[in-house]
Amino acid sequence: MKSSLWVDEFHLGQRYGIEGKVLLEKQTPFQKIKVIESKKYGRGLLLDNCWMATEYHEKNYHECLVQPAMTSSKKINKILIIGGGDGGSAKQCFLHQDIDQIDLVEIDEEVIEVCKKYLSAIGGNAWDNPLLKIHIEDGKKWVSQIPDETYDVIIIDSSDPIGPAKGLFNKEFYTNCKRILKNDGVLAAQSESPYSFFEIHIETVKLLKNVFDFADPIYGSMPIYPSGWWSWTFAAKNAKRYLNPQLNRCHISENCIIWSPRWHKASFSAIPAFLDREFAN
Ligand code: SPD
Repeated sequence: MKSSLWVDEFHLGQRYGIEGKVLLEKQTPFQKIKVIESKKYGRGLLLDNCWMATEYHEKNYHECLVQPAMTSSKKINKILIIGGGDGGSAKQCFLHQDIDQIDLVEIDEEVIEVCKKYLSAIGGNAWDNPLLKIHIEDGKKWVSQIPDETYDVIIIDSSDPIGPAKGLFNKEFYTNCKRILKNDGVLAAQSESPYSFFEIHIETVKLLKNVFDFADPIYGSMPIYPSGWWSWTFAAKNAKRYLNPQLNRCHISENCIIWSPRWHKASFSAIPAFLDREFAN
């Protein structure tokens, strides 16, 4: 590969990098977008110099975020994705039948444009699906304006809580999410790394438990993110509905690299002791 260099995310004295070539670098009104091409991991996306996705590993992240919610919510007719401008979460949702509409609310139009052009494999056919409605809007504002009990599934596919995603990690935002989620629906949120973003992770899980009454994290591998160890947290209104995938939706594991009913059930039990202690306090 010609003019190859290392592209790194720097975090807490460590660097997380891929050898590649920069295909695009542009500043939008919200953030800096960078796209790289690598030999080993395909193309990759960074926002404000933080890794968001690589073609090679995107399913590690998107399956773990989307499938526990999509397989356990009572219905999956109406879906809200906050963020998710690379299309990976929408692609995971469309593995299921019965979807009437997905509202994808992304604050930065240019992320979607860049991903469609340079990283089209991540969103795949989702971009052409007429059931996908794209709204260029601040997610915080969107959830404040939607009527009660509108969505079966809400997926918060945000970047880190600095920059444009800052407002997607607080009580007001989660309270509105709870209000617009149906009573038998499920919310999914990316909840950062238990190592590299320890405080944010603990606060996010505790806040979701506090707002929804029922919320629990799962953990998995996301190799290019800081520490390589990531978390996703699920919440529901009346019971821990997210613990149990529905049998009639489990066949989608044929198309997955991580998610399966077995992995799903084990993940909610496999809480490391030091984190279990934090949540007990
Ligand atoms: N530190 C990176 C956290 C980013 C999580 N969201 C990525 C968006 C992928 N759809």
